[in-house]
Amino acid sequence: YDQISPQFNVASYFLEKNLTNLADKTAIYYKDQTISYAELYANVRKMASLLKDLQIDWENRICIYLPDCPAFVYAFWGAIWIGAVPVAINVSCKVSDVEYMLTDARAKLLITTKSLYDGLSRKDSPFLKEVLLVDDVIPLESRLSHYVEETEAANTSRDDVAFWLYTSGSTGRPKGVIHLHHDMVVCAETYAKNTIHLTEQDVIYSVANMPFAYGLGNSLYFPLYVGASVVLSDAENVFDVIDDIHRYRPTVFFGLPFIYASILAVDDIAPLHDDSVRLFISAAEQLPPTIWRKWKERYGKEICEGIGTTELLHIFLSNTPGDCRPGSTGKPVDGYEIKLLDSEGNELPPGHVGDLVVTGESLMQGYWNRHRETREAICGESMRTGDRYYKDEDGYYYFVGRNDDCFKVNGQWIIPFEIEDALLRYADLLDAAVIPEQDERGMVMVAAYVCPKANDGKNTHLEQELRKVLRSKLPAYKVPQRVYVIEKLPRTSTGKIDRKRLTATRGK
Ligand code: 3SK
Repeated sequence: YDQISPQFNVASYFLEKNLTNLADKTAIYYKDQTISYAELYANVRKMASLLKDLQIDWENRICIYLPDCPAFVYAFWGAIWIGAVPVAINVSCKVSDVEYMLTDARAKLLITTKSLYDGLSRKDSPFLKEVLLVDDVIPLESRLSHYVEETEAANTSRDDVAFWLYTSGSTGRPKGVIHLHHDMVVCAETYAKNTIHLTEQDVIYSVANMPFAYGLGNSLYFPLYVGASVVLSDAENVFDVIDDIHRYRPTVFFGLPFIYASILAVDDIAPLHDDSVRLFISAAEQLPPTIWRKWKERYGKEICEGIGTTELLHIFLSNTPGDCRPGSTGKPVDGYEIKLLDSEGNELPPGHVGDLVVTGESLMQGYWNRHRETREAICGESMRTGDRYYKDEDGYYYFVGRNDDCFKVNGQWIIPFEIEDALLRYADLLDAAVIPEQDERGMVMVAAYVCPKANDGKNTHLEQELRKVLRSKLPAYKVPQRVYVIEKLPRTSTGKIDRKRLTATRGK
């Protein structure tokens, strides 16, 4: 942090970092297009002029509600270039949440596509002055060609607000997470460069899209930091992802646990011929060790798991490529301090489960307009993540559960992740989730929601079979008393299991 100069604009920093050496190199692959570092630089500065022309000024917020595409990148950096604040909105968010975010952020400008705009029912935020529609029919590039490049980036400071992302917790409305100009530099240096060693030779592919903090690093600022190329994809399912890997031949693949499980599950009909990827990464949710082992067996490569949060912007706990431990989230990324605390705030020794508390320079400034939640999350320079972990004698961390996911049955703690992994391991399912359920007497039971690989009519006795297998593998109190067979688990816009919506999926 001290090495970042006080007068600092993060857009000009990232865009100019490798410009002289790599002007003609491809920065972005998108469909059939390639965009060089020099073209990217020019388009961002034209976008800055366009935004000024729309009366956007320092500190105005601009909602970018777009799928991953070059226009997203121009708008994001163009806004920061002029001192404005881009607010990225995930296209897979519920429409009611998108409408909430537009109003909550008091955005002056919305940049989106015609079809996404048409999908909004309330378009009348009192602060919204302009809507800029961009898509394949109205390409942003043709508008930009009428603008000259802004020369000077706004003279912001390293502690100015740079951008917001929205995070949806387990309850309530999404919260706007405020990040400063220096935060992206911290993550790019500590994780992208020093932990997973991205280089100029890499072609990066991310399943998570850019409005998700994980995807923002993977696709937007990590590639620029090291001079790599990125593939921006509109993949909608696992088959598209496999096609993309065959077509673009990425060297680094940022995935999610569910994508790894899905690629393994469709192997017989759409096999992945992987000889380009040197590094597979997983985050956003715990990777079941069973999936890790099946992947290693099938492809001979490790998956390097880490964990981050939107509030800390990217990954702060990670395995090291070439030395990954299945089932562990690894060790603290150099530059972050991690503690496990008991309920009184005392630090716990190895082997004891506690609350994961993280300190690092990429920590958010706070949640927008949420004074109480900000205070609850941030204590001094640290953040309580809400995750429960223990560490072993070698310093490796192991996830036990989210504070709000673990529950007790007959006084004994149930850790859903442990039962979910056992289901995947012994029953060869595509996906599984465990939550508490009350029986007729109000007693808490373990309920499992399971997704078979194929719904081919062979699942009639699945419930009995699963319970029988698990009885021989787990203590009786951990064996699910109820098993629901469903087609797919509900997931949030960032790919995490949406446990609140599980009960509503029964019978589907
Ligand atoms: O959820 C995660 O593990 C994550 C990883 C990187 C960046 C952001 C997040 C939320």
